[in-house]
Amino acid sequence: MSPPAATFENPIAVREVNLPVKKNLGVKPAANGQTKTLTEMEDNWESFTFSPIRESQVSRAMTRRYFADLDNYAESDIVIVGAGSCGLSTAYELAKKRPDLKIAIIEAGVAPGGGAWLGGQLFSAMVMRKPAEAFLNDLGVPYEDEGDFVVVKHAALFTSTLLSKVLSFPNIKLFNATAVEDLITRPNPTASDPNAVRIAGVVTNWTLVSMHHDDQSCMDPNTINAPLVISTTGHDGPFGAFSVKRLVSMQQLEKLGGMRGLDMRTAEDAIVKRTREVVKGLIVGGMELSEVDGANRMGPTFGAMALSGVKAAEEALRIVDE
Ligand code: 48N
Repeated sequence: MSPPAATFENPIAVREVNLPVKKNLGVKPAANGQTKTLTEMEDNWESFTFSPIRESQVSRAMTRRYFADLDNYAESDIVIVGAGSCGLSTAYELAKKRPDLKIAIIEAGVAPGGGAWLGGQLFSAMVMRKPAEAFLNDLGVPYEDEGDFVVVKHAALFTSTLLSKVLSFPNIKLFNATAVEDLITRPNPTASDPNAVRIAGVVTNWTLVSMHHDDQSCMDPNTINAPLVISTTGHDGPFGAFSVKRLVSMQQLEKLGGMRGLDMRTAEDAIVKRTREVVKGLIVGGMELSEVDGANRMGPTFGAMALSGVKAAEEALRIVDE
């Protein structure tokens, strides 16, 4: 039976792209082909040698997968913008609960992790106020209990553990060094706003390309269609608060709320409680929210980022299952 014809809103189901694996080009396979153990290598370095390789094989191994992923995730179920602590926590929760969902994470930095990987490592330990230790327990990240809060001995232990778990899920693809430079929209008029839209995906480009729009001719973007986008692009930085700023410029939000001063106790509750679908098809979480409705910042404590991610995932599953 032939597949249903694609329609505007129901594109042909995404095909898994299985590219032919080229045979070795004139490279003899390793003599013994056996995988050695580290112990067998020790004290035997004189005869040590790597298996043979051609440089083109390395390039093909990388580019074949990268472009197959771009093809495969061109239709995603959920796109998460920003691989900081909130975005990664959201991805972890979603992938853990719904292995059937195809999730693309778009991260402008070459290195994911956001503020938890950058500023979060300056004084190296990471603080999370209770009850966020429940997230650390779920991840298996050890911590010291200090009563009302817990301390992970190094912020990198949290972020690297979270990142390794997220990247291990087969239904997640991280496109790093890639910036979301616009949102895909569809008309979604409401009684109160005939110009309302719903978000239907993202427009992306390599970050270095996005940063040179002003000194090069227009550079065509790449697009990813998805019925739900979760934006966690943080409150500052070259691309910070991207989606909410774009909503203002496309008149879907009246104005930005302006992040307030540092007040841990007010900020963390507000960010978690207010994580929500800001416009149809777009959930905002983490510190990007502080730019929507003027929440305070909380400084060097990360419990709200983790639990905002948990809440964003819960909101997403409510919407996906509607
Ligand atoms: O870490 P951030 O900036 O954002 P969150 O919300 O995950 O975590 C915020 C947290 O680090 C804090 O700011 C702490 C709690 N301090 C608060 C305070 O008081 O100062 O991660 C956002 C990520 C970054 O990695 C950006 O590179 C990325 O989003 N990003 C984008 N990626 C793709 N396309 C874009 N347009 C874009 N904009 C930002």
